[in-house]
Amino acid sequence: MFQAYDPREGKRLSLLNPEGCLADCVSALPRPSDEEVLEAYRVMVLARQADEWAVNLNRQGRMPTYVLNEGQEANSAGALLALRPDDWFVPAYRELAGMIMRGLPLHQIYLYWHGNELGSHLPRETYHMLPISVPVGSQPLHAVGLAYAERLRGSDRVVIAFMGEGATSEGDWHEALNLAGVWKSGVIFFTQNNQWAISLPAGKQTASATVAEKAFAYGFEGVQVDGNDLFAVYAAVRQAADKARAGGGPTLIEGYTYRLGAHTTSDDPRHYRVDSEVERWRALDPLLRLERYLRLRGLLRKKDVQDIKQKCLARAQAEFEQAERLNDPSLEDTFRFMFHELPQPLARQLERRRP
Ligand SMILES: Cc1ncc(C[n+]2csc(CCOP(=O)(O)OP(=O)(O)O)c2C)c(N)n1
Repeated sequence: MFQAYDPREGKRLSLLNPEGCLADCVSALPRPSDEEVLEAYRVMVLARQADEWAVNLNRQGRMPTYVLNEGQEANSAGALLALRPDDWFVPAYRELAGMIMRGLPLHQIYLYWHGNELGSHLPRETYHMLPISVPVGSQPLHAVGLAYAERLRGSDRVVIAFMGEGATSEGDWHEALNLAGVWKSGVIFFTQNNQWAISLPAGKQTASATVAEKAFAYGFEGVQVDGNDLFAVYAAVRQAADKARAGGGPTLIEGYTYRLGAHTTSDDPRHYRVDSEVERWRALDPLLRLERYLRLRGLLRKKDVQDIKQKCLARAQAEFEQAERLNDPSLEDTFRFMFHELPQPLARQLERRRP
């Protein structure tokens, strides 16, 4: 499939159109079952409701700075749907739908954004997931390390690492791709190209026409998919995972998408982008597209849509209250999770700070 969608020839994989109809070529590609599509839809609705509720909480002064996901949900939801539950998931910070798909409780995610260290405490055998990574571009290297470790263990687990297109300007990102290419690591690099790195447009981030084509310089395949299309994301990730499991090495997938909301609750995008651009992308909303598909197939009724939305909002509200009820983290928590054995200088700092 990757040969047929070479980004250097200006090709992008797109299967579900904005009206909710699937392209004929879908039959030749990996495709989720009806139950899986419904599951992905519910996950994406929950992510959307939880996202909107988090912004609301921020405005009420109950949630510190929060990163918005609106419009990008199909990328991580489709990707995680296409993987095994024990494949490693290495997120950046805009993968809420993927985290829910992986089974992470919403209150745990809210805990992270609420500033509690326990939000990053993810038992390995339960989630096979690294914590949210805010230092831009740092986590792809961790992903290559994980794939290296899995190979040493003789396992066929693959690793997916997410990052934005802004992260592709970081040196670490290039080191990670280079190493993965040389080692033929079982890593899928998934760039959510939402076209803006805060206020910097993608056109000023790189002179390449696509992010995906950069893969070829590192000796492996890259593909650009419509990131607002669950089916395209699923097909590409599934094929990349099958390839990696068979020892075929890494793949770079660029999910071409758009951030409908602000970068974070501390940002006001009206200062750097025009409303008409946002409105154009609002019509391509991945959730709306999936809803149309499910309605056309008779898998979802109009009244179900409202029902699911309301239940998801109630769940988001309850899960936040659960997170809010927890005590604030202790001073020790700040030191507890980074090192197996605390280095001497940090141990001394902790001692000095103890009341
Ligand atoms: C190493 C580093 N430099 C700068 C920042 C500040 N910062 C946070 S998000 C961001 C933009 C990242 O853009 P992109 O990678 O496209 O991801 P997006 O936020 O659009 O999802 C920047 C510069 C940071 N968190 N880490």
